[in-house]
Amino acid sequence: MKEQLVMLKEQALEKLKEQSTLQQLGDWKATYLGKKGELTAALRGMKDLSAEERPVIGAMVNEVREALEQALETKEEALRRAEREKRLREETIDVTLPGRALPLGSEHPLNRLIREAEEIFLGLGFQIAEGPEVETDYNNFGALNVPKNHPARDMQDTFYISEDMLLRTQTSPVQGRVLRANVEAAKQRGETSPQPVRIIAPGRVYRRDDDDATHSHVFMQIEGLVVDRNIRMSDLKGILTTFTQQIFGSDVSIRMRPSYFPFTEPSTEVDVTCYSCGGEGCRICKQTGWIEILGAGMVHPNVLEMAGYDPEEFTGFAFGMGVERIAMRRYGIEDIRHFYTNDVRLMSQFKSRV
Ligand code: 2U9
Repeated sequence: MKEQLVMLKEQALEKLKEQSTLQQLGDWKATYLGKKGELTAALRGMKDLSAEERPVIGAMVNEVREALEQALETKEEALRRAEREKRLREETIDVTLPGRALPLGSEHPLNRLIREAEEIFLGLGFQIAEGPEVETDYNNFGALNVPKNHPARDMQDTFYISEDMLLRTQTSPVQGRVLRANVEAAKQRGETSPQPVRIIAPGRVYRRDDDDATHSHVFMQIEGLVVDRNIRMSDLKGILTTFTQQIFGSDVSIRMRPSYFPFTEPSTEVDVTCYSCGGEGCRICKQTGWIEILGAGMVHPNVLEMAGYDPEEFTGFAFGMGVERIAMRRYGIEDIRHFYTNDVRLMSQFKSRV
C-alpha cells in the first residue's frame, strides 16, 4: 500500500507537469483528488488494513493529498499568471500608430462670419439679442418710422402672412422689442429712465426678391444698436472702424457717405477700403478703391420716442449689414445661392479651425 501511494504521488506529480491549461488542470484534479479519483480509491482500500497499519497509511494518504493539492495550487497560479501575461501581450496598443481621421463637418461660412462678428462685438461690450422671424407690421415698419406708403411696405417687397403679420424684412424689430422691454422694466421698478442698450441682432430676414446671383429672398443680417446719454456720430464711427479693422485687417479705413433711412437721421452708407486692391482701384471695387459694406445712422428721435425713450435724454446710433454680401467678397463666392444650396464641394472648403 505504501509503495502504491508513493507511486501514485510520483505519477500524479509527473502528469501535473504535462498539463498546460486550466481546463486540463481541472481534469487532472478529478483524476487524482476527486471523489472518484485515485486517492479516494486508496482511502477506500484502507478498510482492509490492520489496526496498526491504518493510522500510518491514513497519515500518508493525507500527506500525499496535501502534497498534490499544494502542487496543484502552485501550478494553477503559474498557469493563470502565464495566461494573463499572454493576454496583456496580445492586447498591447501601439500608441505611436497614427490615429484614424474621423470625417468632420465644417462650419457654414455665414455662421462663421456671424460668430466672428459676435466675438468682436461682445469684446466691445455689446450683448446679443434675438427675436421672432414672424413679426407684426407695427414692429417691422411702424415702430421704425417707416410710413404707411413707403415702398418697402409694398406687397411686392414683403412676405405678408396676413394683414398685419409678416416675415421680418430686417432684424430691427428685435432691437425695438429690447427697447420697449427696458422701458417696461424701468416702469416696474419705479425708475424714471430705462437702461441704456448696446446690442447686436444677428438673424435671418426675408424679402420678396426673385433669386439670382446677387439676390436671395432669405438672407442674414447683423444689426447693431447703441442708445445711451450723449451718444454721438463719432461713437458710431469708432465702433465701425474697430469692427471693420478686426474683420478685414488693421490697415483698412472706412468712409461715410450721406444716405437716407426712415429709422435713422442723419443716415450714412459706410464703405471700407477695397480689400482686393487696398484702395488702388480694381474690378471688384469698380475702380473706386472703396466697397460699401453697411448702412448706419443716428436713431431717429421718432423711433426712440415710440419705444418710450425720451429723445431729449437719450441719443443712439444703429447700423445694419447683409452677411452674405460680406461673406461673398471675403471668400470669393460669386453666387449668393451657393449659401443655401449647401453643395458639399463648396461647404467643405470652410473647414473649422479645430
Ligand atoms: C432700431 C433703430 C434703427 C438699423 C439700420 C441700416 C441702417 C441698414 C441695411 C444694410 C444692408 C439692410 O441688409 S441690408 O439690406 N441696413 O442700412 N439698418 S440703420 O437701424 C435701426 C435698427 C433698430 C430700433
